[in-house]
Amino acid sequence: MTRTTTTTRRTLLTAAAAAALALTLAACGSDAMSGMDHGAAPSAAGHDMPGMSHGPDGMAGMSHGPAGMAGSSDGLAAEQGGYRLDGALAGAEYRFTVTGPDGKVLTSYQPEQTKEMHFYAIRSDLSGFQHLHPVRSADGTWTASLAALQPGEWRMYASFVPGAGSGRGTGLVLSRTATVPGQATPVPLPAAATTGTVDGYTVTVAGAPKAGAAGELTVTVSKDGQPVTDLEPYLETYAHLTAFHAGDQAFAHLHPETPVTTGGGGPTLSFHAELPKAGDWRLFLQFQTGGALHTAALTLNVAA
Ligand SMILES: [Cu+2]
Repeated sequence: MTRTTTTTRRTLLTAAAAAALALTLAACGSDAMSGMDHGAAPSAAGHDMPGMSHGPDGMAGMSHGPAGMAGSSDGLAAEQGGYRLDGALAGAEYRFTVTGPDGKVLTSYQPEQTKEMHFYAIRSDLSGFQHLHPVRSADGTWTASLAALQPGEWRMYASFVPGAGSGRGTGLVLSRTATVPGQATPVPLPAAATTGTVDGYTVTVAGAPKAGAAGELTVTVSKDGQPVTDLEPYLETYAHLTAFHAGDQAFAHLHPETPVTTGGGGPTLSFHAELPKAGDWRLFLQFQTGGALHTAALTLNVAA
């Protein structure tokens, strides 16, 4: 990554914007900001967006988040097992690399759920969720073309299985923070609830997972009070469930236990839940019907 005078100046400006933002957030406290969309982005937004546009900004705005605790599997570390994530936001485009234990940019990946790379973005208040599949160039640089990002402090997660190096075959989630300049408008976390709605669908979650313990979560999808039974496979499952921890943005991917069979899925799906921390988690359930992807969100409280 070549640093020019321009990018250096931009980086300084970004740092200044981040400082201003921190003050803004502190001043706003928990005042309710009503009417703000929270969580689920429009279903089509940011997912499998074809093509990519290269902004003129280069690799400005690079931000190195806290490295997290050694050995953690909460997705908060930028480096784990010898693999390191580096990235920078340019407009709504996040460009990143993974460096392997040999010090070289990783170019070999094992597909998981049909994709070499699963990428997530979420703002520090757990709003603005995006899940997409970046494009990799021959030199190993990934480009994630995100939908528009609201100003604020974001965290970008790369979830992948290395195809080379000492960690070959072992799934990793690495992340870094990135600042989107501008005045951030905090979105309060919705209260814990057993249901969430999207596009006319209602998802209901049952189960009471305890922090750090394996458990099961059951999700039921309904529409107009009727069970939904025409779920289509999406990434080889009937639903994709990710969760982010309020406060520190720890990440969890809940693996489906319900196999994909012929015919439609639903209305009930089971997930293996292992949420490492107590407190509120924002859950994002993605499922597909009629060729359209839907993203429902709800807040789940996990007991200690
Ligand atoms: Cu994915």
